[in-house]
Amino acid sequence: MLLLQAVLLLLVLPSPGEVTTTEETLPKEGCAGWMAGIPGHPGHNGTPGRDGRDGTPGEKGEKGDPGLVGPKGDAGETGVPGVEGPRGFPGIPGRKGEPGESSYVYRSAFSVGLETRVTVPNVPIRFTKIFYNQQNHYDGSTGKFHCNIPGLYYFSYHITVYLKDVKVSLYKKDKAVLFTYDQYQDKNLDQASGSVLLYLEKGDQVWLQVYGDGDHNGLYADNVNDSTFTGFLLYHDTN
Ligand SMILES: *[C@@H]1O[C@H](CO)[C@@H](O)[C@H](O)[C@H]1NC(C)=O
Ligand SMILES: [Ca+2]
Repeated sequence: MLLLQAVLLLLVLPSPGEVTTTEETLPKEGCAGWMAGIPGHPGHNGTPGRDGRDGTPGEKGEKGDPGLVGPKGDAGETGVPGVEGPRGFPGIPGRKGEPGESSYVYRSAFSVGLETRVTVPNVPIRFTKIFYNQQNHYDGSTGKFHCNIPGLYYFSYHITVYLKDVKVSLYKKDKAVLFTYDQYQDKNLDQASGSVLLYLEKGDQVWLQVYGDGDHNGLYADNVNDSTFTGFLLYHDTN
């Protein structure tokens, strides 16, 4: 295509032979009828022509190689939550907790017994065989239980009776509130017992004592026959 344009351009431009036409016109009249002279030298080459017009766009080239991998894009938006999964297996049990404070604060219990038979009447019976007296609310030197925690208490006693009748009372604040009477039978070993629930205020005292005017102190105990006195806080006063 370019080649074709170049050829066309040459045809348009004046040829080297035509340059001499100016010389021929000069002596046109005076030299009429003259013999033709020696042909002149060819003229100089003209200046290069102007650049041709831009060619038409070439055919589309082949697809190039894939470019390098670009940088990682930004994180996408959070998706919608999935459906709830199935329930898991039960976990292993946790460690045992520390004991609560209330269990220590509201504890009161005792269980005591006779070591020898009672000989002294009209005074609190002293049980000196201690089965349990952790809080020391029972006083072995007097035979009295001292209420430290207001609330409802349970008391019970199981008395072995030997040689004499037994009349025994449970006292609360210098007043007999529970009475138990057992008549002794010759050559037998009897039992007398009683139990009661009592509401106690702090400072109240509870004990067992032989009551009545007669000689009814047949309470007995030896290594294999006990007489016991027990009491404990059922539940404390929540007021
Ligand atoms: C106490 O009980 C035992 C039987 O367990 C008996 O051998 C003993 O004689 C009892 N004591 C009295 C004073 O009866
Ligand atoms: Ca009896």
